[in-house]
Parts: sequence; structure tokens; C-alpha cells
Amino acid sequence: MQTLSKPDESRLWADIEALSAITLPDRPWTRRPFTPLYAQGRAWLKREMKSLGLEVSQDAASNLIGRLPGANPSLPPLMIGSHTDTVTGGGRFDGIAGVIVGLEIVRMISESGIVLDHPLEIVDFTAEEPTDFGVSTVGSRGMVGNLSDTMLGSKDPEGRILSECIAGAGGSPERINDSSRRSGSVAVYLELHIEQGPVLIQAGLPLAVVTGIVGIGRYQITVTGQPDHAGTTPMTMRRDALTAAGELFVKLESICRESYSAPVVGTVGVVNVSPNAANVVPGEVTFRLEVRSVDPALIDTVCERYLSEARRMIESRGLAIRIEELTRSEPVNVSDLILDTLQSNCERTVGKGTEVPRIPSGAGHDGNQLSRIAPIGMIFVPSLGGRSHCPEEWTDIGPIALGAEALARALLELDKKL
Ligand code: HGY
Ligand code: MN
Ligand code: MN
Repeated sequence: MQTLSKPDESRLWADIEALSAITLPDRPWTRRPFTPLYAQGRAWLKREMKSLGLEVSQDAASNLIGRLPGANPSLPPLMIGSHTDTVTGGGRFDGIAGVIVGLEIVRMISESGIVLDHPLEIVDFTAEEPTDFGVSTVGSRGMVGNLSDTMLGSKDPEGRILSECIAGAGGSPERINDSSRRSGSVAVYLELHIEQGPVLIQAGLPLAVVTGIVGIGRYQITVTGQPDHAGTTPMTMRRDALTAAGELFVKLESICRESYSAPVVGTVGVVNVSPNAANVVPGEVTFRLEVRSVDPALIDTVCERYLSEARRMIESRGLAIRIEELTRSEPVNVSDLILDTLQSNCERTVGKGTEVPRIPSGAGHDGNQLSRIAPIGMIFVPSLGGRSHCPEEWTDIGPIALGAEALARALLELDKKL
């Protein structure tokens, strides 16, 4: 079998820099989905894919796909992917490292003269991060048939409709359900991603194998009180929606701080106050919360308990509450075959004496959705300070190159095994 060529660190770095430089200039690194910047980033990626000889297309959910034909076209594709959209102010490596590594693996395979049996698809999944529509992993949901009509019809604060944005990004939302991929139509989905946590950086290790990915329950809650003059309304006569919602923020934190059979985290990350004026008692507050765990039953238990307590607290104040479930993604466990294949190829790449730990992902990924139709696997590379989703997000190019080599080796092995 031909020898696999090594990844080229300077090429990898140049790609990461080129793509991450496409950002809001005053808010690095930001490339929100369904924006001109996002389209600019994808145009760059399309050019790169074409320059590598990949067949470039977009599916009904607008996922951007570069395909390398295999020796046996009847086999389902091997898939490597991630995302090029970012949260606001925090996406220098989150997602793009995985897509860029996919491009580099195509180069490594071509330079080595290797022809895979399976086709290989490199995918930039649309809108992996939570969108202003309240839906995350939009493209991968669409690819596996898990993007509901409700989600497609959801509106953002500007009144845009998600299905129209998908169409504007190159998809065909009316075909999403008919063209979704079925179980077995993808041989395996692999992703390299930054860890976004402290394990690797604290241990001084370059690679980890991901054992599983948390599930996430996301809700939107609207608390309705009554707007009043902030100066003339006595404290005893107020129906202040913000102080009431504030109690709910602290309640989520205290419930999630209790100890459970598996880790649980809860966050309120989006809050909108109306009318949001210094001299008006807030009449209405809408906020979005999420609860995460590797144990789906725990997500259910914690969410049910929190939502019933929230309802009781708001009604005891004489205010109104409306609770809407936004999305639910299920936790995923990686199969032993994929774990062992990634483990052995990571160890072979980093060399004897360097440990390759196995850790769960507290972050959600497109793998949550792809696991509905295919076996998945992930490799982590270190995050400086364990931080992510912030301008300080940083990963050295060395571990990214090692991850590219390990993932490429695992891919070649799975090409023969699957
Ligand atoms: O939110 C997450 O866990 C991921 O960064 N999208
Ligand atoms: Mn992210
Ligand atoms: Mn990500």
C-alpha cells in the first residue's frame, strides 16, 4: 500500500488564517450563518475544493460538499466535516479547523497516489452554531431528516424565515425531507474539532479520542408582566418581568449545580427585554436556556423540574409565562470499532510515550445528527486555557497537523474495514 504523505503545517495554517480572516472586522472572529460574510467564506471554500479536484455541490439543506470519487462508486461515502459558521466573537478555530483538515486530508491522499475504495465527502455543515432562529446544527439536521417544518418556519428577530435563508444559502428547503440521507447511506462520519475545554491543554497532550457527545435541550421562555413608569410606580404595584425572569436565571443555575449521576450544565445565553428602557418597568422578557448532559434521562428530569418550578414562581408573582421547546439533540456514544481505530491511529501518530486520552464532548456537534444515520467518530486538539467561543480561542498548528495525520490514517483503515 502506498505510504501516506505527511500533512503540510504551513498549508494548514494558511488555510485557517485565510478563512478566519473573513470576519466582522470589529468583532473577531465572527462569521454568522446566512450573512454576506458567511457566503464569502463559503465562496473561498468552494474555490479551494474545486482546486483540489473535488466535485462541489450543495444539498437541499445547503450543506457544502466536496466529493472525491472512490474506486467503488457503489459504496456509501466516508465523510469528514465540520462547520464554517461561528458564534459571535468566537470562531477562530471552532469548526473551521475540522473543515480545513478535511481539505488537507484530500491533498495527502492525492499526493500519495492513494485511491480509496469508498467515495470521500468533505462537508461544511450549514449553521452548526445556535442561530437567531433558535435552531442549531441546521444543515446536519437537514441532511438526516431531522429539521421539522416548525423549525423551517421559525423566524429570527428581523422576521426572516429559516427555510428562506436556507434557500438563499444555496439549498432547496422544499426538497429537504425527500432528499434526506437514510441510515447506511454514509459509511462513517469523522470530525476533528478543538476540545473547547481544559483536559488536553492541562495535560500537555496533543490529541484525544472523543467517547461521546452531550445531548442538549433548548427552550425559549417569555415572562409577561406590565410596563410602567419607573419613577411613579410604587414597588408594591409593579409587575416587573425582568426581576421575575432574574429569579428564573438563578433557579436554573442552582438546579444544575446540584449533583447528579452524570455532569449537568445549564445556561441562559440570550435575553431580550421589552421595552428595554432605563425609565420603564420591563413589561416582557424573552430568554433562551439550554440544559446539557451525556445522560438523556437527566436532561429530561432537570428540564421538567426546572420548567415546572419556573411556571410556579412566575404565576406566584401574578405574571404570565410561555414556554416553548426550541430543539433537542440526543447524546451520542461512539462505537468501539471507531474508538479503537481512532485510538490506535492517534497513538501511532503521536508516538510511543505520549498518551491519547478518551474524553466526552461537553460541546454539541454535527455528529449528534449524523449519528442517526452512520457511525461517528471525533478527535480533539487542545484549546489554549481550555477556552472557546471567545476571541482568545487558540489552538497551535502542531496538534492540528497531528490530528490531520491521525484522522487520515484512521480513514484509510476504515476504508478497508467498512
Ligand atoms: O454549542 C456547542 O456546544 C457547539 O459549540 N456548537
Ligand atoms: Mn461552537
Ligand atoms: Mn463547533
